[in-house]
Amino acid sequence: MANVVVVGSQWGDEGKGKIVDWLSDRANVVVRFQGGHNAGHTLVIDGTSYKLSLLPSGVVRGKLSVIGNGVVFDPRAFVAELERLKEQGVSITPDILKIAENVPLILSLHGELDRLREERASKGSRIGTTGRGIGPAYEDKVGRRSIKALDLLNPDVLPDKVERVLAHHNPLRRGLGVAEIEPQTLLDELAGVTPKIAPFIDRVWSVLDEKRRAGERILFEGAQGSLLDVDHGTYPFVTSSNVVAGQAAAGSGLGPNAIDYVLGITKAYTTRVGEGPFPTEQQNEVGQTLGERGHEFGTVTGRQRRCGWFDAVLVRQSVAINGISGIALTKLDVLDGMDEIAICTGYRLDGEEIDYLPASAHLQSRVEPIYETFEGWSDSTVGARRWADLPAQAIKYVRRIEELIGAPVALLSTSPERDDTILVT
Ligand code: 2SA
Ligand code: MG
Repeated sequence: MANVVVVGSQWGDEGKGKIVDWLSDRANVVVRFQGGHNAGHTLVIDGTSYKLSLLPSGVVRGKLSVIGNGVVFDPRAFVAELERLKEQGVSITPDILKIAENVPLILSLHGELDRLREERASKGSRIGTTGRGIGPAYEDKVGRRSIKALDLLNPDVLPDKVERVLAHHNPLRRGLGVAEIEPQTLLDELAGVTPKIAPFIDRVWSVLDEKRRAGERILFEGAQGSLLDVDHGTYPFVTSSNVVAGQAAAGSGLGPNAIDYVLGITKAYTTRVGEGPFPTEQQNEVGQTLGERGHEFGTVTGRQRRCGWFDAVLVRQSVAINGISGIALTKLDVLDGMDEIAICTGYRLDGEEIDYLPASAHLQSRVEPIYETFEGWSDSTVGARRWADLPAQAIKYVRRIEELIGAPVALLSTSPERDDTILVT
């Protein structure tokens, strides 16, 4: 296997954790390249479930794991996650985990600002963020005032950096009617975590370059989904990072030629957590059944996910913007036993048929899905390990998805257990 980028092809929660775990067995290095502890990846290994949000999934299997510069890094969340894993018997040392020296930090003021804005937003402008400070931390990064991991190691420059970040945030806080922050308070916050982070900080681009030259296999682990991409997603109802496959290079410090294969993780229906347009949403019994059978609750926040039919228009668009080579289709079993299943093949907008999602949120909220319906299947697909174990109708559904999205199904996942995976190509 060559170097693979795993991305979500919908709005996240497609089941990336399991697939990354399956692939990490065959990789030498696992890299996170965007997002932060807003991600929620669940791995089930020998019946034990591990919930990761900031750490690359490879850590559970002792693979070299890398937090790239494209991530926003919350030191306190990091320490808490290390503790949780330790309690589960997984110990993580600096020789298997590297944090990019140039990764921007999420400070407590970022989380506070994120939550305040959400609380005070009107219904139509609320994003439904995870409240983890992701957006404000990325704002500071592009605003050129982030405190970066390497600054923790340099007590001479830290006071200047703190001053710079507070020069932006204190006026903002004043405007919001919350107390300003004293430089010393922020310095203390950082001093408290530095000893725990320092041993992991490294020149990640160089570590990865070395690994690549040595022919080691690198797995890039995306978080969220393509429709949450800050450029290509359902803006402004998106996360604040680029989540598409191209970001794997920029967010880790490797060139695009380091990427050999893009695997799009795709759920057999659609879910979304948070606000924003969702053309195939089923606010009815169908949506409820999908949610219950698919256990559709946020890993990080426990929020209930909105559910709907498979939207081939959206996934076809994801295939294009990510350069998806093949997909891993997940949670097909959730559809077991349904009498009828629908796939959205196009939209109607102002009486016209279109085959893409318009870029404006205003139009996105007005498109009406055009459905193709399928007879369901009554047999269970849970735990199928061969193509031949699947009911004929299920195969028909999968084949139609391939046709509509313009990409082959490379893997089919039939339960959360990693061995219940059918390798198709
Ligand atoms: P943020 O916090 O600024 O990134 O939120 C902006 C939007 O991005 C969505 N978002 C997500 N959607 C699905 N899954 C995510 N990760 C967790 C999970 C979420 C959870 O895997 O379950 O536990 O709730 C994730 N992270 C961000 C978010 O809902 C906003 O729409
Ligand atoms: Mg998730």
